[in-house]
Amino acid sequence: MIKSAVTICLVPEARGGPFVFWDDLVGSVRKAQHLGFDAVEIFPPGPEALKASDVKELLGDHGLSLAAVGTGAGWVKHKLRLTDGNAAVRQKARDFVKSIIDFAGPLGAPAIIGSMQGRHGDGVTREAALGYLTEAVQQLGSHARKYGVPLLYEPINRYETNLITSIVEGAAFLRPLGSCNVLLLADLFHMNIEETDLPAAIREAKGFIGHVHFVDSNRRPAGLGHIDYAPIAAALRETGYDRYCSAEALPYPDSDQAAEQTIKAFKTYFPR
Ligand code: LER
Ligand code: MN
Repeated sequence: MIKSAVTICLVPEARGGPFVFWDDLVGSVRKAQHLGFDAVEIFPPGPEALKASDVKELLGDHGLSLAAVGTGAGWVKHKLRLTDGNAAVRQKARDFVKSIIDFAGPLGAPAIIGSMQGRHGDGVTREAALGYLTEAVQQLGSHARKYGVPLLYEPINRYETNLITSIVEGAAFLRPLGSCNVLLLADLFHMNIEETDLPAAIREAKGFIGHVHFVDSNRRPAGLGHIDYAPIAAALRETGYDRYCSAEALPYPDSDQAAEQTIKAFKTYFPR
């Protein structure tokens, strides 16, 4: 069964970013429950910002699961990237992601590598950057295995990285790595920019997709842009996808209405 989730950002430095709820974890969890979401996805400033036992209790009290935890604060707050030219920075970046895996794993949730993948340039060749990224995802995927969760790797569009920008390329990147416990995060906003054909890309990446960012072409909530969701939902179902569609969207026109719009669209395209 494909499940719904909504994002909660607790990182002030990410203000303006594509997250539905902001700042208030307890209030956001209450709203997610009220609207009928299955889970929340949290974007924390770091692993020390939240106590796993508190999060477990809060979600348990509201009948919600934790869909995933973002690592983007490693970039927006600490300027750490897994492909940095400096080995010490790369190591700190890996340690940061590892600490998020250690926070999320016991709660049954995967960590996401998105903006922390970085880019090539500034003295780092494409080949070297892809080598650093490969090593990092292999090591971190293997670390996540001990919690029985995958590591999520998110191809992001050309304006945010120059490494791997599409799901089709992401599947080609992971295929030779074998069973490395890394799955792709298919963000429909990035895919709308980069893929030739969204449903075809989903079919080509069959078995490699572990999470979906459910959002529209303009990064507004699903249904407020021009993405055609019916064939995307059909491709996800056809390929046996049974994880989360998580609203990583701008709080447009505001957080509450963005969450309401998302759950309405989710129920339209993924009826139970
Ligand atoms: C994160 O999930 C994402 O989609 C990126 O665009 C953040 O930079
Ligand atoms: Mn995303």
